[in-house]
Amino acid sequence: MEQRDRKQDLKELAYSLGASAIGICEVGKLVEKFHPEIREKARQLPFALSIGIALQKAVMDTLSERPNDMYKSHYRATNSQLDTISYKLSRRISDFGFQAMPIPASMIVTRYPLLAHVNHREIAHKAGIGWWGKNNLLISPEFGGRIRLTTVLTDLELVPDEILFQDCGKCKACDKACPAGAIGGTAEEFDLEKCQAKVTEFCKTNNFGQLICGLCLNRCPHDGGACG
Ligand code: B12
Repeated sequence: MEQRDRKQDLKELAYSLGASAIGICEVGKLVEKFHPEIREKARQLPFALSIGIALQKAVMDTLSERPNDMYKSHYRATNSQLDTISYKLSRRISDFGFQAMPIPASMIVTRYPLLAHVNHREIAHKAGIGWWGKNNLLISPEFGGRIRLTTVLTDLELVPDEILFQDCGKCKACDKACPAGAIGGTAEEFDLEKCQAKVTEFCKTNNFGQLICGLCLNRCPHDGGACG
């Protein structure tokens, strides 16, 4: 099977399993930021597939001042579906005779600082799925920040997709929605500590038990919200 056909085959498989977006990139220097647990092996896997699933708007519309059980359940189901998609794409790649490493959708490997194996947002950006938003998230033109991500690393050579050169411009919609006041005028000004403190507070309140918030996710005009 030709390289072009394999790319098409993998994209069709991902969409058939519920993906809302998929893109390809060469990992390049990002490998230096990967977690030491996988970094040396990842040097042999220079290509990445970035997969996104859009959270249901109807679920996100139930949020007002804090995350709720509906969102917690949908968040967990979406992570599980992302892990299923990366698992099945990896099987297809090994059927082609190449190596594949499916990265967990939402696993914190080290606590201080909070790090995962791979930063899915940076891979998704390089794979053309979206841009770096003021809320420090990957913003997709179709779903705004309401998209969850995962990554598959591979040595199967695939034609990369184009990076999206877009940004949030003057929009302040998510800034007004943030309960922590963590969002500034640019992505670089995002205050991660304030966000992390608020997410931790929500997690501890009434034993909610999940490090999530979601309030900035459904105010994005790239998702049908109003540009503030
Ligand atoms: C640890 C973690 C957390 C921690 C720490 C937050 C953080 N930003 O690191 C806590 C628990 C606080 C948290 C909170 C949330 N999280 Co979280 N989290 C992760 C996790 C597991 C690792 C993130 C990581 O590598 N951080 C490392 C630090 C260094 O990164 P950073 O400081 O944010 O970013 C630096 C660079 O990456 C760069 N940068 C930041 N963002 C972007 C985006 C682009 C496009 C680019 C190019 C660069 C760039 O600038 C920063 C300074 O150098 C990822 C899953 C994954 N494996 O990627 C999910 C992930 C980032 N979380 C996600 C979400 C949605 C959330 C919450 C909204 C909670 C919720 N689910 O409701 C909040 C929002 C946090 C925020 N706005 O940053 C999604 C984001 C999806 C998207 N559309 O971008 C991810 C990708 C999970 C997933 N599978 O989709 N999270």
